[in-house]
Amino acid sequence: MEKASTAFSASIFTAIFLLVSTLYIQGVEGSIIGVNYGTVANNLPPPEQVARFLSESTINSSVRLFDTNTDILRAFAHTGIAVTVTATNDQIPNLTRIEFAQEWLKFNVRPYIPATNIVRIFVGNEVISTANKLLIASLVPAMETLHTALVGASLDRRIKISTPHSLGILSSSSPPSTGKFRQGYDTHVLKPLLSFLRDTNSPFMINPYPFFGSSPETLDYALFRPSSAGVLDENTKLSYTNMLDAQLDSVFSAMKLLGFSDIEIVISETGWPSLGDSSQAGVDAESAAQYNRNLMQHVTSGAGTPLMPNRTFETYIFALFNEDLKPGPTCERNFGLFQPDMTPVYDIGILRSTVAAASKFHHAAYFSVLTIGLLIISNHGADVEALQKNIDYVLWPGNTAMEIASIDQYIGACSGLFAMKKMTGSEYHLLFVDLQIFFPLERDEEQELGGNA
Ligand SMILES: *[C@@H]1O[C@H](CO)[C@@H](O)[C@H](O)[C@H]1NC(C)=O
Ligand SMILES: *[C@@H]1O[C@H](CO)[C@@H](O)[C@H](O)[C@H]1NC(C)=O
Ligand SMILES: CC(=O)N[C@H]1CO[C@H](CO)[C@@H](O)[C@@H]1O
Repeated sequence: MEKASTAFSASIFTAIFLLVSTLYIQGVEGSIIGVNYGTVANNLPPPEQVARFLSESTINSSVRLFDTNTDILRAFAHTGIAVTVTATNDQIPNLTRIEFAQEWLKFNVRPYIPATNIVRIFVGNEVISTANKLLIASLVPAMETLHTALVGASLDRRIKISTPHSLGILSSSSPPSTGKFRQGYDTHVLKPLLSFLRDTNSPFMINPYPFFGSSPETLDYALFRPSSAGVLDENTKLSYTNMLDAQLDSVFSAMKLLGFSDIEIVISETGWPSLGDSSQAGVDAESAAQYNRNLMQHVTSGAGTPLMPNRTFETYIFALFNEDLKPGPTCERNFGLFQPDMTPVYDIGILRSTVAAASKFHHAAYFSVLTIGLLIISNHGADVEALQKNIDYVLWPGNTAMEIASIDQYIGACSGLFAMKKMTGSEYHLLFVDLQIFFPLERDEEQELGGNA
């Protein structure tokens, strides 16, 4: 089957391929788009269905949970999906005691690993914003104690500890070069926190939401629209084309001021609602789609930000589902990429076509797919052999050098007309870009596929 190629098509695909791959290669390494799996709702599908949906559709290889829900952790077993769990804010004071931390691990993590790929523990969420003195004072000690418990269980290499922050930790953020942590918290909490992250090789997690920082006047800037005039930082003479970059750089400036510019920044939450109260500007499915689409493109592009050039950012979109029980204004319940029945709330381009392709593969082998362009593998060091095994059919044309020696080579390996029996997104991410044409197979091809799918 692999050999049934034609020189004609091979050259076309090679040509298109070069084009696409130069656009994407730079951002491939180390960039991951994940999703926040919030569950403040009474109508969500069972966790097994969600885990299957995510792993089969290759939407995401990483999820972040807001607790340590047993059913969800079980459901993600054997999916390979990287899971971040959260020790809730109320547990933080207790986690400063080693016995409690050990018990916490014993009940909330150890039963699920290694079947479930737990890679991170968040100690609380936006703790500094709670203004609760006990929680804030306990935060870093709790992280340190939990880390000690991880070391005791020989899990510290597998599982990293961090904690997400809102941008409320900044007292100054505009222009970005003046970014500063709030006084008091800077030396008493953030400095020891950043030291801990440095010592344990764990990233600093932030939840930037251009949505909440935007007004009708700055909507284009917040949505990464080219029509935005941009903003000049007079101090650095650097010009900002989008609000997310400005937010990231203000955090970076604040870290730098404390001497921690070397710590990696991860975006643990960001998103845009698809529905809001009528008074809100730019709250609709179109804007949400545009934000998330542009966001994914931007953070994986390798462009970085003006103060952090040539970087990618691991980014977790908020959120997987619309959550109907969330309090507050309408928009709070409408950040989801998917409705509870798992239909997309809106079209976010590459995400949707990935889903479309995956579900076609899943449901039947009656179609094959012409995919031009294609593919990002965002997990450096992915298991190429396993990846190759997942590609079951290469019907046509050439350029199907399925002997894959390296990730880079693989980028050229898979254009053309092909069908996959199964695409699992566990250790690697396939991303189909551009044109996909579905059409029925010839009878004999159909049988052949049907027999193997
Ligand atoms: C903290 O520990 C105390 C004593 O062990 C326990 O009674 C309490 O329920 C714990 N709190 C939380 C939130 O786990
Ligand atoms: C970023 O990449 C560009 C293009 O490859 C290069 O010219 C530039 O020097 C890089 N900047 C830094 C700070 O590495
Ligand atoms: C797919 C994934 O595994 N994590 C991903 C989340 O979704 C985007 C779009 O499909 C991918 O690029 C990421 O790799």
